[in-house]
Amino acid sequence: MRRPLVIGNWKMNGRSASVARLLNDILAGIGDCKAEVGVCVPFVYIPQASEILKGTKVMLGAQNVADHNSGAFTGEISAGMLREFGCEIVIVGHSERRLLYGESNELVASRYEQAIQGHLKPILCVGETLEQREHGRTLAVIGAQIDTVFEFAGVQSLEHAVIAYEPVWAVGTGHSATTGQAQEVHYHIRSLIGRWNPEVAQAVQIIYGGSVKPENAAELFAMPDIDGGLIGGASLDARAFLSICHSVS
Ligand code: 3PY
Repeated sequence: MRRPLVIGNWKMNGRSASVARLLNDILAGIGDCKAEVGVCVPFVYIPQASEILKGTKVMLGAQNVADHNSGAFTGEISAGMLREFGCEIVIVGHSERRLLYGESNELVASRYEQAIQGHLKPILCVGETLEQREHGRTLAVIGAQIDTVFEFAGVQSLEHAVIAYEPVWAVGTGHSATTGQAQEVHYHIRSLIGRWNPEVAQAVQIIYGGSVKPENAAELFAMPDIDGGLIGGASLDARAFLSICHSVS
């Protein structure tokens, strides 16, 4: 039985005062939410968020992690550093990293591997562009993204990871995939993993990201292969984020 999971991806938003307000509002409203809940905040606010979330059931995460564990890698933050400040989860391979910063499947896979080795749970984002979808390449693109991770870290690593399906055309655009489109891809991702290891395929949480809102969350989360969501814009509003967290049945 897979536990539902809802993660907020704050992207590059917030200031110290709004970070405190948002986290405290989330804690005040989380109550007996059935989902596991986490927030991935900008690096500089991790120490502050760690203090506020300490001892609560809301997990703290980052939005990226270095592909090495230390050394001359200017601007990078290692898994060990994130652990030291209370992070449990980390997003890797978000489409904004892949598209805007040129992160390849190989770089994403080595970031994922570092997260696993550093005892952080990677949330591996995969997804296709509109052009790839229109050319019928959705499953091939996602297959290559996942296979590269398996080459680096092995399929068994998924026991300590989460996959987020984020169609690029739905990220930050306000246009979510339909429940049918999302469920179809989630089902294929699970089947693809099942070819390597059926037990891992059944156990791994596969969450959906891409313009999830309070209006569409319950319907998406009711699909058999959708185990929750990676929430962009709506995670910056406590009321909307809590409504999404409580949409889990
Ligand atoms: C979005 O919903 O826009 C996201 O990028 C979630 O990560």
